[in-house]
Amino acid sequence: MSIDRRTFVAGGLLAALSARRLLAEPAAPGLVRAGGRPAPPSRAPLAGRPVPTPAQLRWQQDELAMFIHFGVNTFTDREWGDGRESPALFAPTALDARQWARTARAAGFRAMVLTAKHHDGFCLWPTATTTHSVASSPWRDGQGDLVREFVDACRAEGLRPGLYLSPWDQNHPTYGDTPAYNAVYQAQLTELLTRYGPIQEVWFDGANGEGPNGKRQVYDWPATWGLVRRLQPEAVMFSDAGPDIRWIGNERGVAGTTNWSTVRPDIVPVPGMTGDEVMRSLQDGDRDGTVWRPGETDVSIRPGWFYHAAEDARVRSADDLVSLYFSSVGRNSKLLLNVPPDRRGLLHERDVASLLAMRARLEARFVHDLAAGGTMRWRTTGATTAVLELDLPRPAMVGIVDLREPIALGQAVAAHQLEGRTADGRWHVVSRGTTIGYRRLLEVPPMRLVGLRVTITDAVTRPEPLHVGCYAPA
Ligand code: FUL
Repeated sequence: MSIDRRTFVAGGLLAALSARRLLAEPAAPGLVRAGGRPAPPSRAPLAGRPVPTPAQLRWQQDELAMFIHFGVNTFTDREWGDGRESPALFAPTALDARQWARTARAAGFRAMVLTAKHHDGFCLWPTATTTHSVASSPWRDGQGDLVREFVDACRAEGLRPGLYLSPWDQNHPTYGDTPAYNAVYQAQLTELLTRYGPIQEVWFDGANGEGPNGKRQVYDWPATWGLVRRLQPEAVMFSDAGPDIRWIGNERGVAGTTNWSTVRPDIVPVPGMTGDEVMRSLQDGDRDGTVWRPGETDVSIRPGWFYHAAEDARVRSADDLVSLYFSSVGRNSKLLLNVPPDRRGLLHERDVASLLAMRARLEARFVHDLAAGGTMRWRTTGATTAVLELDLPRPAMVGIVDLREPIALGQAVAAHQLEGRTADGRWHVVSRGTTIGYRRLLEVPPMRLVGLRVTITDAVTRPEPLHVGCYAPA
């Protein structure tokens, strides 16, 4: 009589127990059907460890957000304006925010973030705080509101909208007169966060150059963060220093292979700090972190953040975008991919083609989970160690393994080893790594396997059952 591991385990010692009950019993082997969502929580959040808020969790699960850099720089061919640009320059000929949103959605993005104001101070909405805005431009005869069109387009396509308001403003006459400009900045934020409905992400950088009067501004971050929290309690705030989402520490699209979603807030207390320890904490997070602050990986599909016709031939290829996905989403981060509209106000055909091809490649890679229908056994082996064994439903060539912790309960795993079992019964170590978090995508040497084993050799607290998926080599 043939008997597979699933029948054996379920039919033997543990027959009386349901899978759910097994999961609640940390000392006993857990039996979970593979290929589904992460196992249901077996107990209260990991004792004393930070956990995500519902808004942080949703932000992470979105995986892909599109960054939109658009403004006077699009028309001057610059990356950083100096605030002396005439609003008359802002004249997109065919602007269609729905085209941005449709493309984003078709390419698998779930959110978009727009530069409502960049360092040049030009506001993409008609603000009461300055005349340096779309209201003084020829676009829509000065009646336009690009933040409105952007937010409406996001909603129409089911994407969550986010806004970037640069604190550095080289146009506003008050910049450098600290209390006066801080009041202007807060008034701008208030307009953005009260006129346009729910905003998912408010994006801040730490750029802090000179103003038109040659003076430096001292930003009031606690007041800024407090205002956002009050006006949009469901929004997450991004900056080097969070408070909800941290910068990943580079603009190359690469998260740390070790990437904790927890940080020690004393290491990066405000945006714009430099130093080795700051960069390390941004990149890797902190194992002993006391605050949940996952990393966001922002990178551009082109060399620049703004559109430059001269870069049309330098748009990242679909393969390049897929590899960014692996080095960000696949390392417990989120990818904020910048796709800058051109002077028409449209995403360029080349960018659109790369994005759609990326989507097709990702779908092809992840369409068939070879672990689906297999059998998993989860066994805690010590206070901070555990083993997960998976029998594939049938032998298969495996090239990608997808590990996930149930992060609603926190992040626990600090070191793990992955082995594959071949038909002759032998185990082969195929990868060794550190953190897992929301999602860890591992490209392993292609091998025909009948099973997989994940050994958790170190964790900051008792690890929870992982989700494991596996896929054919690329
Ligand atoms: C930085 C800015 O200086 C760049 O121009 C760009 O907007 C990038 C996303 O953030 O702080």
